[in-house]
Amino acid sequence: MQHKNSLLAVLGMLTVVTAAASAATVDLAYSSYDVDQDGWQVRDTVNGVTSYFQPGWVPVGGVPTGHLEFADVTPGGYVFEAPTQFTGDFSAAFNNGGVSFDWMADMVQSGKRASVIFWSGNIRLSAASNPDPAPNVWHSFDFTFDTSVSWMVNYGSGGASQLATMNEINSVLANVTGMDITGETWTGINETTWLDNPRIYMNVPAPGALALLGVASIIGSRRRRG
Ligand SMILES: [Ca+2]
Repeated sequence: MQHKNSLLAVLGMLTVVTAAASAATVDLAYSSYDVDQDGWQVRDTVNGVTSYFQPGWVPVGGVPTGHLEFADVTPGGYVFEAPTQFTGDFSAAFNNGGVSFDWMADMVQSGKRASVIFWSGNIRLSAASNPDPAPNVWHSFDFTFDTSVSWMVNYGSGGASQLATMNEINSVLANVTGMDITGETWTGINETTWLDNPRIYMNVPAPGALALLGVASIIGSRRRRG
């Protein structure tokens, strides 16, 4: 009887393991903004002149709490600029992960999108929401590092952006020198934008699942010996 119960317990665990295994990710870089701005800055460019500002930190609201807020200050364009934890080699997530963030704007001009931009020197790799995001609601964007997303690459020599190949996506991810997320959503000085939970993640076999399989195997062998 005891043996049968333990077998049922093992089967129950295996069911949990299967459910967990499909959803496991590891964060390679992540800002929750639970306690502060976590090193993020706002970079504003107007007529070729770049200035840095500290975004506001809002302790409540967001997704689910602490987040960034920035109200436009110049007629130029601004972005949220990631700190150095979002730079380096992220090729482990290539074709096996992505970048996600929660984002909101109070005004969105026609054609303005929420984008994430990776820099590798002068090379720019970007993905954008489609269609234009609705104003005044939080959006959760998730762009995987593969060609199911329309990643655009630009080599910075004045040429047009092109649809990126897998090789180009991999090459930028292997040497990320900067990451930006859209701030500006309206021409002029009108809008406010909010950001929460930027994350670069990779998919992995659930470590908890492997541990549970180990436990299940130990229980099974103990019962067999008993
Ligand atoms: Ca948060």
